[in-house]
Amino acid sequence: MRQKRSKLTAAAIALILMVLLLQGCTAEEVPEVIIHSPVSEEAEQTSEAYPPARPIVLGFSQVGSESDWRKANTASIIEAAEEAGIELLFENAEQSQAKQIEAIQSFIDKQVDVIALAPVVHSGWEDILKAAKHAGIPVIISDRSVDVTDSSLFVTHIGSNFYEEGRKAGKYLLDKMSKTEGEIGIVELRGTEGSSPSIQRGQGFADSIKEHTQIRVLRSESANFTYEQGKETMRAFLRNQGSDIKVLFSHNDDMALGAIEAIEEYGLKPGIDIVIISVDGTRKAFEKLAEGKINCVVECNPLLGPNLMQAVQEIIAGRTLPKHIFPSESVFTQQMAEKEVANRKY
Ligand code: GYE
Repeated sequence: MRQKRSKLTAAAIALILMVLLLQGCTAEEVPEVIIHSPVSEEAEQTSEAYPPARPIVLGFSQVGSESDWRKANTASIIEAAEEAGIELLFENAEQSQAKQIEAIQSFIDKQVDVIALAPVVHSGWEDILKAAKHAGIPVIISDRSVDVTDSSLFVTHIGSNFYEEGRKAGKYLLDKMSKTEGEIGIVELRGTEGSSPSIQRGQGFADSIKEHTQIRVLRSESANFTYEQGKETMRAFLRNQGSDIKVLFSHNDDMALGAIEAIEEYGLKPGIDIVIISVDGTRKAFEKLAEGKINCVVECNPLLGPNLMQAVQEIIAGRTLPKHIFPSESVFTQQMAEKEVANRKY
């Protein structure tokens, strides 16, 4: 028993140190913390309240099913909940914040053990998160982030650093175009208006190219992260800007795939006449990367289910978690695509 206690104390000190370390960093500097599944043996053995007598109930409010990334994210969460023996109440909001607020209210009314929210937009969550806090229900933010002044309204955020993704896209562009002379016209397909990946990818990209006067953003519009709107918006870009467009930065793969159709329809070669940089790393985008129709894909990992379930279990076991948990991610170019395409799970 004493040995167990001292193990628990050591683990608690390590966690507190990690949290203190993270608090000393600015948003951009936050180091990567990767939680590995399953929940540590120590947590299972040592907490008095763990494991609970009945299955943990988790209410999860999902954004929608707008993209292949989202479908993979949903599948990962459902599968991980089943594996962990967690009862999942799953609500799909079809990209509506009002529906998400309704879903969270229903989770509060049902007195679930933990609420997880993948917020469609960045702001407007204070009131409903206060209601969850008031009801004593811990909240985990999954995937996209929320803009709240009181950070005690959620326990932890598990998701990517979108600002970094935008910067990686910008860095690839600068390397790729380093020998190009004259003006480089860019169009940008933005994600859902007001969503954190759209805001932050856009910002990271803009910051990384801002000192390069040779680069000019011709058009930047939201296509809501969907294939259809990506195609429509790219058609309109081409109608207006034609062959002035040298580069497309798309905030996700689905929009890039739609844009490829529009570019081919217009009679240009995607990946050659127009350099295409996308974000996510879905199998379909990898196929286009291998075919040479996309030039670079910045990876954003949707397989957050295991980390999410582990965090749920840690919270119920009474342990402290870091404020941000980032999945590991990389950048893929055409040379890497052929080898990698077979390994893509989504
Ligand atoms: O990039 C996009 C999806 O929030 C990171 O949402 C996610 C984004 C992802 O629809 O494909």
